[in-house]
Amino acid sequence: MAFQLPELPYAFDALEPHIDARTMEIHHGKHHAAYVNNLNAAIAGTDLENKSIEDILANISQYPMVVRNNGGGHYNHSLFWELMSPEGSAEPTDRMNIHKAITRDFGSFENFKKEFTNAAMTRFGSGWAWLCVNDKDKLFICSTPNQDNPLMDVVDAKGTPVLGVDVWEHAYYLNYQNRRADYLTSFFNVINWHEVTKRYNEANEGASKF
Ligand code: MN3
Repeated sequence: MAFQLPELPYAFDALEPHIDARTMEIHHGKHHAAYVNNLNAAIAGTDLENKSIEDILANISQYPMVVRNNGGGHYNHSLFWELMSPEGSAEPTDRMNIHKAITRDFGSFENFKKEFTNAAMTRFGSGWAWLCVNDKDKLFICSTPNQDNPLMDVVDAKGTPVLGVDVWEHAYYLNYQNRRADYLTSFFNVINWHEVTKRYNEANEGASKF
C-alpha cells in the first residue's frame, strides 16, 4: 500500500494572516507531495511497502538515505498540518494536560516558549524544532537537521514528537523572507493545542496515525 498525501484539514488560506495561502499551497501540494512520491518510488517492490511510517523511521539506520529524507519528510509534514488550525491559540488552556506537563517540566509556559523558539532559531540551515515526550513521560525540546525527527534511531534525543515546527526556508520565505523569528511568532498564533494535548496523552500508547 503506497503512502498518500493527506488532505489539508483546512483551506490553504485558513491560517492567514499568520501563514499565507501561497506558502501553504506550495508547501503541501509541491514539497510534501514530492516527499510522498519519492518515498513511494524508493520503497516500491520492497518489504517497506507493508510497514507503517513509524516502523520505518524507528529502524531508519538500516535503509538508504532517500528513505530517511523522504520518509521523514512525509511524517513530519503530515504531523505539521495537524498541529496548526485557524482556531489555534498562542497558549493551551490551564485545563489541558499539555499545559500541566509544560509547567511541570519547563517551569512556565513562557519559559517553554522561549526554549522552543530558541531551538528553532538556532537550527542552522534546514530542519525542525520539536517538543517531545520521552519514555518516562517527561517533555523535552530538541531540533533535527533536514527531515530527520526524534522517532528515528539515528538521532541523539529520541522521543515522541507532540509539537514540531518546520524551519526550512520553504516554510516561510515567500511571506517572511529571512525573518525566521517573525514566522515563529506567527506560528505560535495558530498552534492546535487540542491536537498537541491529544498526542501528549497518546504518546506512549504506540498508536500509528499515518
Ligand atoms: Mn517543509
